[in-house]
Amino acid sequence: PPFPIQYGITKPISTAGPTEADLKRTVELERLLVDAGLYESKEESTKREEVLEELDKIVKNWVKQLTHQRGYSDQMVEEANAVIFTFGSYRLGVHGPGADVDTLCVGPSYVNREEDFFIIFHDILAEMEEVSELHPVPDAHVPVLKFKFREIPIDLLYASISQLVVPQILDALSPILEPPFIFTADDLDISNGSVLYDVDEATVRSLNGCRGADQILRLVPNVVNFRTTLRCIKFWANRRGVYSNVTGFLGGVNWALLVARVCQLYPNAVPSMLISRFFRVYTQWRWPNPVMLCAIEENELGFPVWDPRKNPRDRTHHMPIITPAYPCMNSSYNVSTSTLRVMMEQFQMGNKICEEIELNKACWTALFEPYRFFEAYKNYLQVDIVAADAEDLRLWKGWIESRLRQLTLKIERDTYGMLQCHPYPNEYVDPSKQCSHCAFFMGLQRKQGVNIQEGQQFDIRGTVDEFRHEVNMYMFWKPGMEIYVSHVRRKQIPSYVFPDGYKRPCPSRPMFLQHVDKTMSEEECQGGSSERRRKRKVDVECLGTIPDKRASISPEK
Ligand code: 3AT
Ligand code: MN
Ligand code: MN
Repeated sequence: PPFPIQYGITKPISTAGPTEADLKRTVELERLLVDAGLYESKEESTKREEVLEELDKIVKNWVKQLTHQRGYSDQMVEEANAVIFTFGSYRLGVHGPGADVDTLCVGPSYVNREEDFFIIFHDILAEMEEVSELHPVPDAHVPVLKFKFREIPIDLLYASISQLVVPQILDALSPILEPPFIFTADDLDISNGSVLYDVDEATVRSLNGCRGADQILRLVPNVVNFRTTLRCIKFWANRRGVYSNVTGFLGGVNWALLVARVCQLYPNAVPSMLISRFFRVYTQWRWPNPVMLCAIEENELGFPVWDPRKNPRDRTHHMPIITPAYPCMNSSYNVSTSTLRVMMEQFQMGNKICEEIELNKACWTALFEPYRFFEAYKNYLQVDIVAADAEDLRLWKGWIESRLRQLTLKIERDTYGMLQCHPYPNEYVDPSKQCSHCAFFMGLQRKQGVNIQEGQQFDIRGTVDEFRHEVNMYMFWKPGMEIYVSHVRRKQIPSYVFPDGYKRPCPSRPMFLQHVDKTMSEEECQGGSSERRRKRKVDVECLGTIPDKRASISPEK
């Protein structure tokens, strides 16, 4: 086989190459990706490259200016330098139209993040007319400056290395001058562990996105096949409602690592094969066994690495997916038993469809069928978020979204896992309240296969109250920021969640019900028998009620 060397920490499962049918199915898959609009236009990709070059000039000027102002010699000013690297989906070469460009600016030792980057550089950007929606997030786990440059969304991190001068060699070969898929000498440099000498942990984390992306590209047997497969899996995950880090599902980097591992296990496979092997491998994976692309390295620098034998915390991770660059960490610590369960169900469905595709009993479109979340459950929690204006809403929503995982965890904890909760990553806007409202939904169901006494109720009022209490501790709370949590039945789901032209299974009811009519059963809607109606009623009661629906909650400060 063309790949005698071993990629990854085990032998491949199969070194088989494609059959005629596999190649044909790959062509179909590629066509589907194009038709789905997953590739950006030539204009957009040119624009991204231009934007990156402009950014590169701006950071260089900024560092030169600072060097001058700090009184360094003319020669130092002359040599003063900063470099922009890319990482994330852009660097991997799998970004879609409208995706952000994740970038890292590497500067010299005397240019710091706290003031030089988050204040001085921030102010330079703030003055530029190309820049909009500038949002500094200096206190994040990975501090980031978010903005749009000529409408292209940019995430910019900053790392200062322990050298006085950022080497020109890095610069001359900076990956932004090349399309993101070309390996250049500077990749090797930033991948070299020596950049981690004498830097703090925030810097290590900032550097690690780039280092990780380079490693992924290096550790897969065929980058082109990896990319096509990853694009498919990301598209699939989006369609199936499991693409979201913050909700406790997986984000771009997690999907990249899962796909990369499958590429290693089938080094000669083409994308159609890799997709079906992806579902086969991960339906059978025995979580929490970690997925990793290389052995976990430990060295004398002593940064903490993921190690469940040493760190009790790492033992609590349900779906470890380990980043490949030192110091390795688990990229999916947000996954809970609930979200893992949902993803496993989706993997199983994907696997079934792929088996049918291989038997020519189904086609690719079946795999990318959108998940019908609002038909999957009888009961939902609706979380309405309200604020005075668009900017307040953005902040308030971001905060609540980051807390929703806690609500899921609490519900399952307080019902001893008997009531299962499925958070949905999409947000919905009531068109009559644009700019001041958005809503999230969670599906609720009893744990299946367990005998629960008839009539048993799950009272989650206390759980919801506790959640609201925590949410209302928001440090930047302002008047007008409100949250409403309510229990809605499937028939009461507001019509704005459905796409235009979507036919509901049952006539819709008014959007904001003051009182949930709990005796109204589905059968009454659909005209079923009274015997079945009685049974349904019990089901509904299992959920208990949540009081003061739609009542305004003032923050407890
Ligand atoms: P999109 O196409 O933007 O959705 P992406 O892969 O670019 O996919 P993000 O923009 O969310 O993903 O993240 C950019 C990088 O930030 C990817 C990775 O290097 C780093 N990163 C994000 N989330 C995590 C995580 N949970 N663990 C480790 N690194 C992460
Ligand atoms: Mn990104
Ligand atoms: Mn990003």
